[in-house]
Amino acid sequence: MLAGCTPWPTEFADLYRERGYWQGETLGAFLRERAHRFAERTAVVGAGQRWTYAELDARADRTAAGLARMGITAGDRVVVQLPNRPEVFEVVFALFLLGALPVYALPAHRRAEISYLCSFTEATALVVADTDGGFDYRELAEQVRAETGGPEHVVVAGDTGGRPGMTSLEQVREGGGAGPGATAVPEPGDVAFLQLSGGTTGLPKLIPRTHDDYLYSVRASAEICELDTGTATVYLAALPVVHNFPMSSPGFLGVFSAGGTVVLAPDPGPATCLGLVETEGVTHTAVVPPVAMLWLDAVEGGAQAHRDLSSLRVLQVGGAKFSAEAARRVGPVLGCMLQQVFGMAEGLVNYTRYDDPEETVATTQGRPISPDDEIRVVDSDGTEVPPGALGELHTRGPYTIRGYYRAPEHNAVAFTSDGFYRTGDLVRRTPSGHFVVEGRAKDQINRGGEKVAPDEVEDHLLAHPGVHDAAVVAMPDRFLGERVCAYVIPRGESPARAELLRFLRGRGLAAYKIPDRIEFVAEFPATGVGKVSRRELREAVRAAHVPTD
Ligand code: J2J
Repeated sequence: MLAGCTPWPTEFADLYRERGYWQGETLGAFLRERAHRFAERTAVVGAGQRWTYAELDARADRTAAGLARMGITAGDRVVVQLPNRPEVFEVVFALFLLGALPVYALPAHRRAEISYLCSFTEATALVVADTDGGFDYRELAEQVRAETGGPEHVVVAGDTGGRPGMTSLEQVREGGGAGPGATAVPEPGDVAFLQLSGGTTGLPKLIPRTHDDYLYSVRASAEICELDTGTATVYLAALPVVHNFPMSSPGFLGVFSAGGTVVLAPDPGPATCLGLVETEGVTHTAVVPPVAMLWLDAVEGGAQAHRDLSSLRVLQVGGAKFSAEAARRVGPVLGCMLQQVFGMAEGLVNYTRYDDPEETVATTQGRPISPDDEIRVVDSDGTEVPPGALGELHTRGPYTIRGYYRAPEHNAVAFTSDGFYRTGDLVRRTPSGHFVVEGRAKDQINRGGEKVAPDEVEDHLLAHPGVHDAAVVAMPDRFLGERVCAYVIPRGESPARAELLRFLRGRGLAAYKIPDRIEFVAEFPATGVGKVSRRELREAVRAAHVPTD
């Protein structure tokens, strides 16, 4: 396994193979097999393009050969920051074929995040779009290079604009010849990619997922979601596809496993997405709660009321808690089934099942994929609570990691000594085994599904000369669930809010992490005796202030 990763103990790995979870397939071989089986079916629609499985496979092959010619090889890390365009699949499958590891960055990430990902993973290449949504990713790549001195290669999906040291994806593909370019075939037990965690402390942690474990979660998810090869699935990727939810729950990989079509939405707005549902005959899609709410409002007497949504069978909602009231509106307003999904890039994914009672679907966040997902709901001492009581969810299983990448100190806290991942989620379990997510024991802000580590934002604020101290907390919000609120003790005269926001943007922080609100205070509340942890401080600040809008 890749250095810096924690393998499953042998007895678990053996068990997971014996039970048929780990089938010894790689993600590259997975696509190749589908490309043969479903050759003429449409695999991807987006950005004005339509590719069959055979076309996607041929492109991935040529791109893999081109990347190999550039010197990218098995085990190399490649930061991939691409919006929802078909090229994203070409690039990640090419990397899988080579055994190189995509490191998934979100399109919203900026210099701070991309520089960190490139340096921390010692990436040999960065793949970006030219421009998207008015933002120039080539400029970002240049800034990252100036800051980090790397990565060696920058590949641009689109036009390089003549920038030195950048290669267009087309040049890569054309330079690749007929392929195959792979020099070493990756092992199914190898790490296939690094996914980003929401993060609780400082900088985001990286999640190493193997071909074997990830493909199990994909196959099992496709089965739970009844994506079979006989009926045509048309899946709308409304969220950025590099996120774990639209990638694997069952996501584009689940859809590819069943020979379905993935339609890429450039944005999650109701006009774009409901328009695509109508024109492309979308059957399944996945969104976060605020997006679901926008769609519901737009259809219920809103601007999208005229849409024919009759093709839509399932709306998956996950990433943050979906309220029971909103959940109950889905069937009547959109005319489709709701499926709640409570998942995490670290592994464990829970689904409500299609045959669950309506009340279960409206009020729970689902139950685990696998009979071998081991679950403990524990109190703050780590002792299991009685059935039905509130506690923190710990889990271990055939597709849940045993450790983050190159993070031994954090791993000692995030995992129990017997390998359970401490999710930081506070849950109750119903007698049927479904979870109700009630809150969080971890230090994280869930801004409508986008995860923010308060630490990270505080560190950036503290770098401002006018900031003496800062505490970043979640602020309840009707639409997003939570927003980011920063309490700041100024050093001397308060800096202007606008100046602080400009400062944070200037540090290259993704927009969703920039505080929605900044409150200046003279001091933080006392938190009792002894050394105060940042966490206790944040709790005290939140309890004392609780902004209400
Ligand atoms: C409450 N909290 C939820 C839900 C995730 C499928 C779906 C989502 C993710 C994801 C994912 C929640 N109700 N329905 O990877 O494959 C919060 C929890 C969890 C954290 C994980 C997937 N669904 N959450 O959201 O890695 O706090 O994965 O631990 O981004 O989101 O975040 P992330």
